[in-house]
Amino acid sequence: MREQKGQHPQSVEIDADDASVSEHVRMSRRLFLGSSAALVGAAGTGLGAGLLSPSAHAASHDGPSIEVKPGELDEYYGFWSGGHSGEVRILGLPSMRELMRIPVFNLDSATGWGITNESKEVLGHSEFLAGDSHHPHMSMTDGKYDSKYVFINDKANSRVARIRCDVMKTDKIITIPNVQAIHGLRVQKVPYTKYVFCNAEFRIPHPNDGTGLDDIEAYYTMFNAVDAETMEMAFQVIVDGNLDNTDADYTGKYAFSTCYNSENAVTLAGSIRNERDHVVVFNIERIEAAIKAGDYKTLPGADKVPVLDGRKGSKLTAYVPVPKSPHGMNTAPGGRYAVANGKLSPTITMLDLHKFDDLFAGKIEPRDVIAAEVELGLGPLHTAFDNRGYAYTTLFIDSQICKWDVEKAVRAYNGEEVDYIVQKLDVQYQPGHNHTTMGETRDADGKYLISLCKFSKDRFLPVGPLHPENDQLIDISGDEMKLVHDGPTYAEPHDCMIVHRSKVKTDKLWKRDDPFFATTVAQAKADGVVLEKDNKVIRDGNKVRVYMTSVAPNYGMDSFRVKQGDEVTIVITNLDNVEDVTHGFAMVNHGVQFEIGPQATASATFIAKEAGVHWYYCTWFCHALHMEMRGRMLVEKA
Ligand code: K7E
Ligand code: CUA
Repeated sequence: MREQKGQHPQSVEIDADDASVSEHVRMSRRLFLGSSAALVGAAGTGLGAGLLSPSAHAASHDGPSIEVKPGELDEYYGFWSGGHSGEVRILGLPSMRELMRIPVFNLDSATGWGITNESKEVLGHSEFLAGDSHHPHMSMTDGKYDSKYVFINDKANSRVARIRCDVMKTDKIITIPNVQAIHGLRVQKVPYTKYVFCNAEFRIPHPNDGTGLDDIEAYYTMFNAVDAETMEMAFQVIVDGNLDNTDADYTGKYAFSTCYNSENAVTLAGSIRNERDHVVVFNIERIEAAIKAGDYKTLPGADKVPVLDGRKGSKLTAYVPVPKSPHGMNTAPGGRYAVANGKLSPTITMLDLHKFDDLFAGKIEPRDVIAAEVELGLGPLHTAFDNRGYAYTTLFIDSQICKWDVEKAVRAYNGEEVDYIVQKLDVQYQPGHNHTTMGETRDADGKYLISLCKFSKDRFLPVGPLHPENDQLIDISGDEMKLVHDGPTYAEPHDCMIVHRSKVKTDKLWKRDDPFFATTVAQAKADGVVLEKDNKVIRDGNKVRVYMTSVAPNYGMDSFRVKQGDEVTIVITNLDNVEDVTHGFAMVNHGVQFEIGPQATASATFIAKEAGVHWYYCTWFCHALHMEMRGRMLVEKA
């Protein structure tokens, strides 16, 4: 067995006096390695270990300064998924400071996400659905970030959300019909993001009406395209196997997804039997032509969504066999190659995207598009790229990032004696996704790499059985990768993307005609209320709408009356047009709390159950008299 980098406790600085603690740490590491190694069986690779440069072994802190001094601004925006916390976070890089959280598939007390009527309209469900967000990706024009939207999947409830980058709020959410577990998500890069591509992972019976569990023949899953502007379904393509991750090319013609369980099994043992699974290539032009020609069907409950058959033998897809259970799918910024990361195989498969036209023309066989099979180490999950021809792959089991030379890997595959592995860097520990600055676009700049490590173990002060994850910042601008920062994060950044600050333009104030609160504005208009000046209570049967302005440190009304049992809607318009003066509204003992940004209107509805006086108050610190910004609701006995 080759030497396992990363698991051995070379860098552990546990209190030397406490032998039991350090022994415990060593034990748990060995146990962890044992179980993950068992998962891949005897899969082994002899490559790489001898090529390590000595300085790559330990975390090095002599790289360029990453210090962002107080008052200085970061160079990059990082968009982090929040995994099963359901949110998206914005970090500044290289400081790794958390700048903002964007609630998406979660409830958020601070902003009222999931509480306000405006957010409920976006969420579209009356009940709260706990989300699991994995893959945030920004819209592009000509293969470069255009700062319009960030899209993110919810694996737990088969949804896709869109975040508007001008205000950094979620503005649309769609539930993908007739599938389960939207996982891999990426955008069409060229000529612009017309489609958001998203994989449904789990195969389900069709129809899924409760009539059968065991008719495996009736199971399938689908590749999905959402129209990025309307956020409605564009099309769905039936495939063989379970879909995992996806990416698109730099011509706009193709998207491709890793696919495990080519066995079409429903159990773990069944789904890892085959030595090879596949990458499914989707021919977007042919799919669009088939839709135009009416060559599709529809499924119950979604009669406007074209469903095309892309199973083996279809002209719309190609199945490229690759080693066992591939996971990450990453297109290199040069546009020629994409890699499928092995996961259960140490092999990474490089696809030559320039051969896809010939593949679909029937001139070559699927395996002919393989440019190289690259052996880097154990558990390759995801790969990122710089602008100098290097790739960086996370090795989950080895707890390393492997830097390798893309062209040399191709030459080695063609029989030349070249070493393509440049460096292996230990990370702490067990990395999943990684991402380079601008690395999924034509603007890849090769400055920083993030390694999203699933385990942090001994890297931070202990905080109980639940540990933070460790998002590590690595300087890749020089010849060697250098670890420059450990960043603890809460569950669970699966993925991130890093955008240069010059690309992002956000608003400082809301616009009064913003569509985010258009429904509330329309209701006010119907009530004859001018939101920018009126403070009024409108009764409509047992529905009461309370319209208030707010200007620091006052609400437009310091009291109002309703009757017990009324359905009360509070509508607040923040008239302050000063950057950073956000008000809040909390109705004590009613579970109602939300943010009203400068020049925004926000509202929430609740039932006035208890008779009596109930105070409301401002929650966002807005003024020296913020504490005094409050009022009373009298609920009169029914
Ligand atoms: Cu590798 Cu959901 Cu992209 Cu997790 S996925 S790591
Ligand atoms: Cu308004 Cu605090």
